[in-house]
Amino acid sequence: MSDIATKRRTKVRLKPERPRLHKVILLNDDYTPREFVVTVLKGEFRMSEDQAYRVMMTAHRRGVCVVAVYTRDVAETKATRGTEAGRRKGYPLQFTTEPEE
Ligand code: TYC
Repeated sequence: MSDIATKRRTKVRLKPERPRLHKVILLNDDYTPREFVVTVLKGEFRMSEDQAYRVMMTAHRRGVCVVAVYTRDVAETKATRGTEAGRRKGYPLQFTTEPEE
């Protein structure tokens, strides 16, 4: 093997793998008020009123909506916090996570 080929291969192997990203998914339900969903999206996911409203309406119409993608720990923490915010008010609001392909 030539020097050039060796060097090139070494460089490729040293590249760190990117951490797999995880989606946070908002699930629709029949009870949580729309405005409350928007408030949680704004507070936990730093969305504008307009972005939060669109995401909420997509979940409302289609059943689910991908909110954002993060590393696994951040995605799980945000999903838990969003779900807890609903539970504190007695709403069945739910966020889940799923690894990206
Ligand atoms: N479907 C709810 C209602 O009509 C509103 C809602 C939207 C709830 C999105 C959850 O993820 C959700 N009050």
